[in-house]
Amino acid sequence: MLRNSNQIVKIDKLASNLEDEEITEASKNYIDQLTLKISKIEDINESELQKLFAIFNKYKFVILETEALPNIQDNLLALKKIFGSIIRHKRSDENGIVSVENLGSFPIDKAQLLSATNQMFSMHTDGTYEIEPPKVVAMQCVIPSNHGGCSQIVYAESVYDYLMENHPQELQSLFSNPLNITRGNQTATRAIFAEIEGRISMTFRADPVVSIIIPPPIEKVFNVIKNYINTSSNQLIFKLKANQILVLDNTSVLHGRTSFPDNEVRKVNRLCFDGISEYSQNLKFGFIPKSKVSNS
Ligand SMILES: O=C(O)CCC(=O)C(=O)O
Ligand SMILES: [Fe+2]
Repeated sequence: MLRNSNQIVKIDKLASNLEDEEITEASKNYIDQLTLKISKIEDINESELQKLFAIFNKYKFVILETEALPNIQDNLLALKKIFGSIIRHKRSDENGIVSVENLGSFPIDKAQLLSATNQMFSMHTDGTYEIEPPKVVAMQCVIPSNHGGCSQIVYAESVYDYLMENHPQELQSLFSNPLNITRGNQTATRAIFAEIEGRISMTFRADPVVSIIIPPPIEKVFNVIKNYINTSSNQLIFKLKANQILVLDNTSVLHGRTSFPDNEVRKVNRLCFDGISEYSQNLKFGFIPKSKVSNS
């Protein structure tokens, strides 16, 4: 797990400004451990499934390396059996898939739709404005960009540990001060951290696409979190290859992506699941903190 070693975190070296070689090197060995070759998701066997669950539960995300199929979406859609019902999005197609690509001069308001631009997408969990955010987010790389367009991951547990060490009082307040997050006509009210049966989950998003009402007691720590997660030294950064699917526990990790040149083609298919499947008992969402927040 990447941890922050500098106490003073300045947003002067955002990941989006780093060279590809620099950003991928630090994360490479780690990422190799959670990459699993499964040629066709539909034909996954019992031993591959067990490996998938072991990686997902330990590392909170997994990269599935699949074979190219005539219809690339088939591998993504086959994850439904494992990760549960598909959660639709305003922009999803008839199968529930959202195409994440730079729509360039397409007449949309770019500030309203980061995933349809080449801009960096700051660290977030998906569906923060939904009453029930997805448990699992899968992102299938169709075409990687040559430069940039890297995936970024930060563990919710790293954020928790960082706050525990540096802002313990404020950490406590993050469980009890709900924020209001709105996007268009969708709105949700929930605290950044929640604990259910000893497992902690996190939801977070802070970018111009959503409007957020932050209760005054957590205003300062909200910015501490924003700063921490968007600092490249606290992130795992890697570039997905075509036919790789990044599957993540949306309650345990935040994700983002670096910007890429406007003239480059990059395409990712995104699909979200509710985590309720015949394999539910094999999937462990959220994290169990090594040290508990004191009640004092
Ligand atoms: O483009 C990517 O790799 C990530 C996009 C993303 O996080 C999203 O669309 O929610
Ligand atoms: Fe996302």
